[in-house]
Amino acid sequence: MELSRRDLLKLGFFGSAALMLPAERIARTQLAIADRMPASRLPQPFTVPFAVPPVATPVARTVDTDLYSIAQVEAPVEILPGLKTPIWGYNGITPGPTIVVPQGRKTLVRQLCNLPAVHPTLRYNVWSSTHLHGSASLPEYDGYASDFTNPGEYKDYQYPNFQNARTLWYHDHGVHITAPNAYMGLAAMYILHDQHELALPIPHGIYDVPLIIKDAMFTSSGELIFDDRGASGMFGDVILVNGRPWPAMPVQRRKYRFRLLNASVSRSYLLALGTGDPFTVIGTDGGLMPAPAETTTLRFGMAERYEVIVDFAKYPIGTRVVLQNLGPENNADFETTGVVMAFDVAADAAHTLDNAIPPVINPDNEVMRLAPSQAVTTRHMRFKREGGQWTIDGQTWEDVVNSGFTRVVADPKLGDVEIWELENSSNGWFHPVHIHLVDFQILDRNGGPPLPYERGPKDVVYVGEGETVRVLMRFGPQVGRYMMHCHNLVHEDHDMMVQFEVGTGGHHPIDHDRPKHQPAPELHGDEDRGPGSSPSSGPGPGRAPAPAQPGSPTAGSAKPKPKPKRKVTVKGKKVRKRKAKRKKRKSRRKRRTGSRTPGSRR
Ligand SMILES: [Cu+2]
Repeated sequence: MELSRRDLLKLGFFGSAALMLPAERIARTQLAIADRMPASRLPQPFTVPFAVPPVATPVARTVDTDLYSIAQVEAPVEILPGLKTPIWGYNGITPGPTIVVPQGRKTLVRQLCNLPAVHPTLRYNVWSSTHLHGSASLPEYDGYASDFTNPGEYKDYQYPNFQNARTLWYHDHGVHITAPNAYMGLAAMYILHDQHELALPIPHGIYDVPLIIKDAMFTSSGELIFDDRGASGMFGDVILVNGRPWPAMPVQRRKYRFRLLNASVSRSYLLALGTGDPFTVIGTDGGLMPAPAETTTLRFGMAERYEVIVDFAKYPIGTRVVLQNLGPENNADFETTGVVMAFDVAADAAHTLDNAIPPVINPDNEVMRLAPSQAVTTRHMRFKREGGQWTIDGQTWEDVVNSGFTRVVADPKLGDVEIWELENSSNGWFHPVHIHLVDFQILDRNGGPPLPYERGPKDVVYVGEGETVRVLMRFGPQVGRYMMHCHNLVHEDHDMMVQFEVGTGGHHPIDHDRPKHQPAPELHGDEDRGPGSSPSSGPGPGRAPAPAQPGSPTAGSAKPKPKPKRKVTVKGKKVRKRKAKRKKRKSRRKRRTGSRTPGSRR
């Protein structure tokens, strides 16, 4: 017999953070809000210096793979001047270290879950799952929400990096606690370069700058306040860019390329320059657009990435250009959330190379060349609030869990092209919808053309109030089960997430490669490294792109050359695989129980 949600609720059975808000937790949140840092004690905008997150260094390298080890830990970090805020960060910082990789080199990213067992104020039992957003990873490495890693465990995620250049990000995706986990700081950028992109005369190196934007709220002693307003959204009064409140960045009189990432839990932005001047969008979630798009405002939903070029050449030295947030509807705005950061024009251009915006940037992008006539199916999906739950076509992630992870909303064959119509009939909220695995093309919105800057490869689309958006995509290159969900992480947790299955025979997203208990064995690289494989050779933010070196995997061609296959060697892997198989049944049972009882320890 299958129990309905209502039956389970009656039994007190499921306790996603959504459903079982204990009175104590509400009281604690109210107390924290009463103790919110007054606006008068927040730093004045543009007084904190700008910084970019550090670039991660591989702990080892093999002939075709960079190996990283990242620990998820709680750490005190100075966000507001003079105060320490306990955060959860990849390697103890937020945003975490940026991983930079050239197309064709694989990465193995070990995620050690060393978080506290219980959230300090929300009192939920902690686990994590790491999603590399923008990567066509195998199902078991996609951060499947119910494939979670408990404190004291670790998981080695493998990423193929065969896709075109793009801005990705890795962030937490743990079932039912993604919003508070990510809010605590588990988010970071991941940049994939390719030869085509590096050869374009667009800004590179120190002129190619990540801007990771999120909002937060603090108590008077500097602790983060998480208030999800009755499972509708988490809105902070402080805007952080790369972890700093309303920073000021000195710029030269030339073009800059900014990689915008909205890492907020629930806040969308309408970005504009205080001068009213236009700027140019050259890239979207899935990489460079076929052609640049000029705009004066940018509607920017959670998890979206835009690569934007701003030209400061026309401003005299001493000009301050403010990046404003005009506040899209259905966000909770504060008097402090109307500005994001400032650019202070401080010097003439030190370099004038790569200071152009070509009229054609990326004409051969595969998904942008798809035509609607290639679609074999059109599917309609409705995003709706029902009975206090956020649903997709009346389904939630609990339905997926209750089905033993078999229930799907779509089952395209490998290589099928489909059109999905994403409908949000409500005027009370917007849903940035993320479809894992694929890049898609936005065909239209309410029958009209997409916004000019949305005409590039996307993996998240802003489905605004009363909007129906049609997207076109080809399913692949992997087979298996992948999630689709709203990227308002509060909606996702409560429980606006479903899955689809591409083809047949895909790896099981949970069982195929289980997290393992620490201590983790050392990661080993190859002894016989080829030229160009030193850990510091990759281009990254704050560093001019290194020219491709002879013998390096990406030299001379946009397509990676086939290399002799060599497996990443992890000590004791075979033994652990056998053990993992034996434990499979047991852990699956445990997990199912676990996924119904999170979040409500007290
Ligand atoms: Cu939503």
